[in-house]
Amino acid sequence: MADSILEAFLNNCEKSPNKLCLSFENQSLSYTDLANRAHRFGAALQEWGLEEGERVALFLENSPDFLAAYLGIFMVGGVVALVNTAYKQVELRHILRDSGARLCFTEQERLSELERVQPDLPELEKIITLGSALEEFLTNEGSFTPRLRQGEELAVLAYTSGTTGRSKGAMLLHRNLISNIESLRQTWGWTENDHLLLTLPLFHAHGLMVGAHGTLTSGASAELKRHFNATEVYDSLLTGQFSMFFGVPTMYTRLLLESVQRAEKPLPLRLYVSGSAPLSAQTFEEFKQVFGQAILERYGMTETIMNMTNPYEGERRPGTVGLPFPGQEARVVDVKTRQPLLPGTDGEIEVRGSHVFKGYWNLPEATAESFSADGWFRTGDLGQMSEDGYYTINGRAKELIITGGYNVYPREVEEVLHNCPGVAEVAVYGLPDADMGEKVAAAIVRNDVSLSEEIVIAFCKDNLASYKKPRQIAFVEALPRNAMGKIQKHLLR
Ligand code: MCA
Ligand code: AMP
Repeated sequence: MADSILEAFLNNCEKSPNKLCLSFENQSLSYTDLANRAHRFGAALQEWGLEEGERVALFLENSPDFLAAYLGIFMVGGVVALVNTAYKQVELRHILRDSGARLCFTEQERLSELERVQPDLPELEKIITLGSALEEFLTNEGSFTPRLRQGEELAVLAYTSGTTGRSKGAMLLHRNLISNIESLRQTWGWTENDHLLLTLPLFHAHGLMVGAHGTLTSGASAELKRHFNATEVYDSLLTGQFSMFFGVPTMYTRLLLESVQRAEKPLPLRLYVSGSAPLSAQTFEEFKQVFGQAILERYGMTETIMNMTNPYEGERRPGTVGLPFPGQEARVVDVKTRQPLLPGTDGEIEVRGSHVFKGYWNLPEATAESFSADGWFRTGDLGQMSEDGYYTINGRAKELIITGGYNVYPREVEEVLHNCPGVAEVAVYGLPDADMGEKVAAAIVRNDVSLSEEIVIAFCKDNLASYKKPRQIAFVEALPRNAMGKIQKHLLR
């Protein structure tokens, strides 16, 4: 078996060099096309002097070059730091500094945001924008042989926000990536005949480590889209070309809304998958009625990639995230005693297996806190297991808002808003939202009455990704606190 995504991809390239791998806008790339492009990245990075284990940041939206750069970095033993394209100065400064990236690939439209923080990033030697600067970088192709057999080495730093307000770099090894996707491919019956419609962003685990890894390691193909757009996706589904679609729940609710205006209904696909946030039983049922298919819900985390899945064959039970993937373990423990609990009892979900990350980059204490002595990873998700092994997530031990599949940690937004002139006190919390599942809300005590919603939102958007801005703001006289002085967010809700 291949011991990395790169090796599995190159094996498929050898087996079916001319087979379609990716289509994107007006481009079609065979396995050989993508491998050649990745080689050019690898050769150029080697010539530039990237050493094994050094980090390269990808601050890129979806395109074939995202994947060519990703594979090319692996070819020289480099480590990829993933960066959400919505990030603004606060997140960029932190991630680029923390990862110590020497090089960053980005697009022209993101350059000005990067340049705002560049003076604070002494380790960032080079920024390369797609287009002529990239083509110039890729011209020097010397002799070059990709490195393989690197299973135990670090592959990706995937930043995932934390309770501290600063995101943590989850260290994923090549072994984590390949073992998880192998298990997933077998479970979902992914073969070289599959054609995936991939609209999820590649800078997060869902799009990259499920959608792209599954495609590249199965020898299958995908049509990559820059963004999700319900009308366009509906049109694509009507063509009957696709066998699979993966999305976050917001995408499914939007497809259902789209279907109301359409007379024609898509023929069933082999597989619709939902994850990253809870899929409501109502959406599950409505989708089944309209699209003629039961969505397969699965549960993942950046630190562990995919943990659980409803059965491919067998009952897909709405409101549950199914069972652990084969070869991976899960259990529910008491939040205080950390002792395993019986089926039907609520506790915290823990997972163990070769899919679980190595730890948080440069954060030994946070790493130690997130594992039990015998190697179980504490997910921070609360739930229970049924007598027949299905897991249900019914809460979170961590304070987290999931909006449209993106995570927002209230603490990070609160820290930024504390610096907004006119804000005396602030509390950020989640509220239900029909489109996004949850939305960000804030209660603010002002010390300047001229402070308006518009000013707060503009301040947020200047510092943080726009999806983290509050969509609802209440100006209050005081924040409700308990006897210990802790803000009681449930009262604000
Ligand atoms: C965009 N906006 C949002 C969100 N997305 N606001 C709140 N929550 C969101 N998720 C805001 C933008 O900031 C912008 O605000 C305005 O909406 C329009 O932006 P646009 O890009 O046009 O948004 P959209 O088309 O409505 O995007 C919705 C979306 C997108 C398609 C659902 O958020 C998306 O692709 N989500 C997928 C996230 C994902 O892949 N998560 C996986 C994480 P303004 O105009 O004011 O600036 S990995 C993970 O969770 C684990 C491993 C797992 O289990 O998968
Ligand atoms: P991230 O930090 O982006 O990796 O987000 C991982 C978190 O998303 C998990 O810890 C869960 O809280 C949540 N999540 C992922 N998939 C599901 C799902 N199917 N149902 C409920 N929550 C989910």
